Amino acid sequence: MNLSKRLFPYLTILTFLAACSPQPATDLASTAFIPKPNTVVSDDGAFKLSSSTVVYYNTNELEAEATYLAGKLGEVSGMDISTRPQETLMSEGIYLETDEDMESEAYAMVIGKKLITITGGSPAGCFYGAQTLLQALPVKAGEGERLLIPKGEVLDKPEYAYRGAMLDVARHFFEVADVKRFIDFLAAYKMNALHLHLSDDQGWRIEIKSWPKLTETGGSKEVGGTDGGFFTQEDYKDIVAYAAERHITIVPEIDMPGHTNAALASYAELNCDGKAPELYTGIEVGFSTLCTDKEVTYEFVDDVVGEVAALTPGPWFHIGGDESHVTEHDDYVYFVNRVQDIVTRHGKKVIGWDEIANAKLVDGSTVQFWADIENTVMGLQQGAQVLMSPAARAYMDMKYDSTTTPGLDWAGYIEVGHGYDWDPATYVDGIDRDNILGIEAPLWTETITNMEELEYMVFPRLPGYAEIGWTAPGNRSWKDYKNRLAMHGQRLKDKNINFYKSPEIPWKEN
Ligand code: TNX
Repeated sequence: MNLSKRLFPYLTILTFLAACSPQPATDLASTAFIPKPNTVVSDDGAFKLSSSTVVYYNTNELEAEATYLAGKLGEVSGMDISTRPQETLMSEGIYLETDEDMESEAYAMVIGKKLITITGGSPAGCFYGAQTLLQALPVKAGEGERLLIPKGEVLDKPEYAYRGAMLDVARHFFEVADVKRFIDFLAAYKMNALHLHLSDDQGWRIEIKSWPKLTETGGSKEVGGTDGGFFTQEDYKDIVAYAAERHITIVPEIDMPGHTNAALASYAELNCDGKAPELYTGIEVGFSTLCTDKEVTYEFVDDVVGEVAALTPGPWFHIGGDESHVTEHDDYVYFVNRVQDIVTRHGKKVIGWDEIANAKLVDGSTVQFWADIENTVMGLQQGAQVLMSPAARAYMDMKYDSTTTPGLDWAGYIEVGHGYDWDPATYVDGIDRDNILGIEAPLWTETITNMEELEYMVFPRLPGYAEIGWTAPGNRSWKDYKNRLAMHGQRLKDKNINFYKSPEIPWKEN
């Protein structure tokens, strides 16, 4: 008899024992949650997820959250987890409920031996509680692995109202399925805004029915001259709905008056000289402008803003406004003022890159700080709020170090620690906590051509930006964060996410 045959009975018993032994009793407070919750208290023992676990919800407005959580628990466990409406609290299962006395994005989660309750200030709060619960479980259970969730309590709420990322689909186009995957990345870390950069010199990516050549011509190419693409209005609605199910607001950007070569190439009348330029597939910036003293320009803007605003349930419309180097200052100010009125008339609040503060900002507008402190402070003085996206810390298209490909480096290298270790409320003198709407990490895609490259630039920096937005500054530190992030390496692998194995992180994998 050969050795493996002789060992067979023992191996079988060992495998059986391994499958039945409880997981190492990790306690809730030492679970590597990102973003770090406000408070986590541990208790002895654990809740065991099984095929008889039901996700209950106490009002119909939580049905979507219950369905989402049950679906995810199903993916984790390979079991069929059902949902059920249930007004009164159960003694076992997972129970979702809302409490109007809590802040809307806050949640409390109590994990007992038989019952987990997630109480949210709104459905969004319950959704965030569900994300915390999912991080207490593996992405996918191993064969025969018991799914234990350590007992305890979590009390949690976000620091900032706006916690977002931006995706540039103009320089390189990304399909609906890719955008949805990106949305899932944000959702897993409790981010709630996705800014879509829908137009630039190299491409126009959203169907405008009253100006069809924008996409026919302006959407046909991308950086490097490869075929481009665009979202039909149905595609865009699909993205908006997918994001909404995950409590993510889509912020559409039409960049104007610069960064408009794709529009100018599609319609000659938008150019001051009446001549359409060629499509542009390079990566220079600052050479294009809409003709600010032609009335047709404002008819165009009104149609575009009107169509996009009508498809966008969120409160914001981003008008770009950056790097309009070939627009005269006075023309720029005049243009931004008129465009703000158009956006307001279509029922949206204005967001723009920090340059828009040179205009007279309308009430309720937001200035997105990316480079210029003076502009941003000028915006504050006009009563605007600030969205913090300092390029030197928050630009996910910056290389990690000199060896990174793809990526740019004009704002410096952004290693994981450098991206994490700053506080929006103290980053710039004169911009205080009360002025800040939140934080956004942009991904420009001049050098990023596909999902593999996208993931490599986004991970592992994105969870850090999520934590900056969610966790109070007194409750976070790089030293603690990098150890928690280390535990997420395996999670990223299990989700088939291509990430940068930063040497700054003490990665732990199974
Ligand atoms: C600056 S940030 C830009 C973009 C580029 C980016 C590349 C901003 C408002 N404008 O047009 O894509 O740098 O990092």
